[in-house]
Amino acid sequence: MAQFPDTIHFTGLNTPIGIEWSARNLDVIGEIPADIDGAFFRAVPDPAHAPLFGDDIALSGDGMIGKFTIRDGKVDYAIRYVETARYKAEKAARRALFGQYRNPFTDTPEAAGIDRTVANTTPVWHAGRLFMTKEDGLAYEVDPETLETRGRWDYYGALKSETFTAHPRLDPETGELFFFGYEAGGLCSTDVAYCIADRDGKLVSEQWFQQPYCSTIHDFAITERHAVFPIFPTTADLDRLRAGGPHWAHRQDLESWVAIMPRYGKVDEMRWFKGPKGVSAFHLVNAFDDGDLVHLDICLTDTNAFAFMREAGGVHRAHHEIQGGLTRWTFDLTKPGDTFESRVIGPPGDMPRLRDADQGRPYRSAWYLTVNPQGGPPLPGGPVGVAFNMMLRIEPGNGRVDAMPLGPEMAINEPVHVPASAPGKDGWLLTVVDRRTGPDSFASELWIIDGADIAKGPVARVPMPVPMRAQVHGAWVSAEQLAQGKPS
Ligand code: V55
Ligand code: FE
Repeated sequence: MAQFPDTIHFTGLNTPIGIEWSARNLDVIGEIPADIDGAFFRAVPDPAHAPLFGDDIALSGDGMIGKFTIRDGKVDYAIRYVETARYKAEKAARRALFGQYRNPFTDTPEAAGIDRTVANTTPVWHAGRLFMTKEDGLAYEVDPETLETRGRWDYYGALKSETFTAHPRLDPETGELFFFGYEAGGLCSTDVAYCIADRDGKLVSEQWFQQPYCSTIHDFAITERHAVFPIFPTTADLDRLRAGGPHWAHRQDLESWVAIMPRYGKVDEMRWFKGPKGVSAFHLVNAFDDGDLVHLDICLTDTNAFAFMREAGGVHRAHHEIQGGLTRWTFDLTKPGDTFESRVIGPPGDMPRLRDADQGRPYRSAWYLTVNPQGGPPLPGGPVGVAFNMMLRIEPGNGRVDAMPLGPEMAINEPVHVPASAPGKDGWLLTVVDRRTGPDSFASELWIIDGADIAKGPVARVPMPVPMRAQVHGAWVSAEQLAQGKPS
């Protein structure tokens, strides 16, 4: 295997694995609940080649798609690379051709004109198709059975945006997929495309609007009546890119913004609300309407969580110095002006998971990850360089917080949620947990956790025969949905 650099992005939990493998009938410790019948797809960035320059960040890793198939208490696993145009070009060359994260000016001449995305962030299931997404390019469709890559997805040529978010939102009642792309019209443009695909997967709406500056719009939210776009001041600059610099720099001095519009309305109906300076968030838990109020629940921090984005903006703070909290921003649409209310509704953390049925609706509970404040230093690893080691369950209506803290030397990835067949039940969470077994060795397990009682720990565990690199996001697709999968 190629020599990877000896940096935090390529060692420990971030050690490249690069193995496409599959195994059937993995050992199960405990009993898999009968509700769990389907597939847990995982997006795992894993660089196939040593970086062109001395170092690179985890976000550049080639997308791999992992799949746990769980049926009748049996568990199989398979993982393959997403065969993006970039992966195929580098595979043929047997070396990296692309340079730094989201900077095409640092690529080799052989990379010119080839789609740069690595499709490494979120598996998305919609209208019988499975996609691997990354916000810097279009999605790639993947065969849900074989994990073979079918190709770049542009809605049969209908989508004009050059990008597709890794965080589309699916309305649980209408089956529509609401999504957007930023830098829609090209590198560092302020163009944002806001789109809707109907329940059959047909693109039915694409409208473009301008954001106040070119920011990384990582996530957005829908309610039953609105679309909500948060803009946080981590900005891109074409001259910086041309000079070989980083795509993103966090700006502590710039205001944040939230744009709200009727979700089936026109972009010129958008209202802009001005938020605090310098704050940042990657993920939103949910948003919902409450009469003429819109509530937006955000995994908010007082600066950008990624060191490379902070440092490019001259913000020099250690990860443990970042403050934050699960924060509810409430917008009163009957009032003129650009202000809103803000209050903290939960501990700091990220990688939130909601029941699919609660998307855009008032919700009773949700889950997310955090660093155990009593747990000693967390393991280095994962996209931000610090692994989470505690799961939280919150009930935002009454302030209740439950926790599943992990032991030292352990790390937890974002869970997926599997609904319970019995009404009123919380359902189940599936997540991969890693444990350090030696100075530079790790073992991974799939854990199945009762969503209503996370404190009691897993009800079943599946030890994995191969270490697993840190996952970004995942998706649960039921056996019933898989059976409706469309051929290419
Ligand atoms: C994120 C992840 C990305 C990315 C930009 O979690 C932001 C945030 C895995 O890739 O390119
Ligand atoms: Fe994300």
